[in-house]
Amino acid sequence: MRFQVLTLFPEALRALAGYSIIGRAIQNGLLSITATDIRRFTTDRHGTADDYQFGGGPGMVLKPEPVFAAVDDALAAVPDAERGATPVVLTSPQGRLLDQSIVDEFAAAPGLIIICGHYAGVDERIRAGLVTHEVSIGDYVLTGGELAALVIIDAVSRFVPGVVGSAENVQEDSITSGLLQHPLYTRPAEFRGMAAPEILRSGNHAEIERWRRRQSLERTRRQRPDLLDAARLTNADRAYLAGLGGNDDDDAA
Ligand code: 6GU
Repeated sequence: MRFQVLTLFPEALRALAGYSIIGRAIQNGLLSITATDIRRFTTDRHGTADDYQFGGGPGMVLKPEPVFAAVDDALAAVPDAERGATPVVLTSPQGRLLDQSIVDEFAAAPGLIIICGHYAGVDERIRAGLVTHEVSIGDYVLTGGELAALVIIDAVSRFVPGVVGSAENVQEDSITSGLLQHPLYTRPAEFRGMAAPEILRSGNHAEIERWRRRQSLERTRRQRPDLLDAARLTNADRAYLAGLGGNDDDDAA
């Protein structure tokens, strides 16, 4: 999977490349992350990538010419057969909220071109003429799109075969499966008066699975009840949730 990031701050993209799971995947040739400075594609001697907005107002707007040139350059590096399937993503607070379904869609692509939005925003012709997907990572404003690009890259990379230990692993992860993760414990069995649940040390795998499932259901109900609507629930899950009482809204079969 090839990630090409177009940004005014290419150094910011190095954050993921050097360590841990993503760093190892790059070393193993499963991923590549290139960060290209949009300023390279400016044509005036000052390297002007942004300008005042027509109509007046605060903040500088990313100019169209260098961004179009940078995307053309990035697309030229994509094999012909893959070009049409390569999303051109703009990071911006106006975008669709990143979620697992967008991550899945991106993970199925041969690569991504990510334009990091910056300053007050980008010239609208960048959206109209280049961008296939506009993505936000949450309802808050960042100073730039670089962290959002890193979030997208990290989340998508986990689904590239070989990046995470086993494919099964990522599919069963919290959120991917539609529920929050159950509590985890490791040694020591007792710490500062807090004991790991006896059941987890019982060796009874059926009982352990049942406990974990119920903990996931309870935690999801408590922390993210909105997720329950879309979660794949069994009849046993629904019965368990109904038995918890509380907010009936989530118990509709
Ligand atoms: Cl993608 N960009 C910026 N600047 N702020 C954000 C964002 C993106 N997502 C949430 N806030």
